[in-house]
Order: sequence, then structure tokens, then C-alpha cells
Amino acid sequence: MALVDIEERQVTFKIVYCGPPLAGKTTNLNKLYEIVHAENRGRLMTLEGTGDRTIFFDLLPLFFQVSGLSVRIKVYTVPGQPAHQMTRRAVLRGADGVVFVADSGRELAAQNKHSYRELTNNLAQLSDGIEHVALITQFNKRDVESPIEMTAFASEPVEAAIAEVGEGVLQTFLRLVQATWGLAEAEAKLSEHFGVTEAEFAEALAKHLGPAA
Ligand SMILES: Nc1nc2c(ncn2[C@@H]2O[C@H](COP(=O)(O)OP(=O)(O)OP(=O)(O)O)[C@@H](O)[C@H]2O)c(=O)[nH]1
Ligand SMILES: [Mg+2]
Repeated sequence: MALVDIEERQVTFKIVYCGPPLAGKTTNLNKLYEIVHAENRGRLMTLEGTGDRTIFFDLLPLFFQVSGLSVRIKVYTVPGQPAHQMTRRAVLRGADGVVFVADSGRELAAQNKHSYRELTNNLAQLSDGIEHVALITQFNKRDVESPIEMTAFASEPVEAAIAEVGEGVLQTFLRLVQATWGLAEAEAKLSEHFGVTEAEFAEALAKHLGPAA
């Protein structure tokens, strides 16, 4: 559930990038950092082990204002390597929105499925119910030779990306954050408390976190 502070007029969302090893979770975050206006982001924290592998998590804080409401978005990535299952659970705790980054490599279809199952199991155990978390799948690495078909794992929305060159990165993120707002609106009546409609939020989100001029 999003952190809603009515007196301070502040909403905080936690977004987590999950998915199989080397699918491009950290690459998404790096590109997001490059794309977002400097005044709307904090420091990008990455914790990598050998060979650029995430060992704990990466974190990018983003923020903007809409109609006097302060919106803070904490964006995390989890480590994909099998050994880090406990870390993934810890980072996922309290997530309001999740991007599942699937790898489009043909030989990786089974690994995607396995990782998606682990994610949904974790979400079911960690949250009040998986339906309280916004979820989107991004099929990354669309540049590989004969990429796998883009089919949702359940009924979640799907986006294509080539994160390495920034393609689809912002689109995936904005769509997920918008869905996250939608869930929080349904549960905490944000528009009533803050006088910000879903359309106003979407406009401010795209304006402030969109590509730097
Ligand atoms: N061909 C191709 N390679 C990509 C793309 N996005 C990322 N990569 C490469 O995939 C590798 C893994 O990327 P990371 O972002 O570190 O993957 P990760 O999911 O964070 O990996 P872990 O933290 O170990 O789980 C790197 O060599 C990236 O350059 C893409 O769109 N296309
Ligand atoms: Mg990583």
C-alpha cells in the first residue's frame, strides 16, 4: 500500500524491477536515471558484485509536485541470480508496483516463466493480495535474433523494450506508475484527499519525469 500522508500532502510509491538474471533490470534503472530531468531525481545507488551483477539492490529516488501534492517514487531493482531469493523477498516487501523484466532470448523462455512464478508467489505471501500490486511485463532485448513472442504471463499489460539503447524504458515505467496511482486511488481515495485527478497525475508524471530537454 502506498504511503499516504494527508497532513504533509505527500504520497510515496515503491516500484520494484524484478525478473530473471541478466534480463536488464539494472540497465532499465540506469537509462531511467539518464532520461529523467536532473531536478526530479536523487542519487542512483547501485550495489554490484563481480561482473556487474546486482548483489543486493539498486535504488533511484524520483520526485515531483502536482497541485501542491508531493509525489515520491522509490525505484528498486532486485538481484536476478538464483542464490539471492531471500534478498528478492526483502526488497519486494511493501512494493506498490512491479515491472517484470523478461528476457526475449529464445532459450530463456523457461527461465522467464520460473522467475515470474517466484515473483507472484512472493507477492501473494508478502502483500495483502497480489491484486493490490500493479504489475506490468516488459519484454526486454527485442534486438536479439528471433526474439520470443510477447505474451502476458497472466493478464498483465505488456511492453517491448531495448533497454540498452533506452527504447521502451520510460514508456514501461510511466505506464506502471500510472497503474500504481490507479490502485492507490481506489484504495485510499487520493483525488478526494488531494484534489488531484488521475488525468492530472498522468500529465504531471509525464511532464516531470519525461525526457530532459
Ligand atoms: N542485446 C541487449 N542486451 C541488453 C539489453 N538490455 C540489457 N542488456 C545487457 O544485458 C546484460 C545484463 O544487464 P543488467 O541490466 O545488468 O541485468 P540485470 O537484470 O540487472 O542482472 P542481475 O542484476 O544480475 O539480475 C548487460 O550486459 C546489458 O548490457 C537489450 O535491450 N539488448
Ligand atoms: Mg542488476
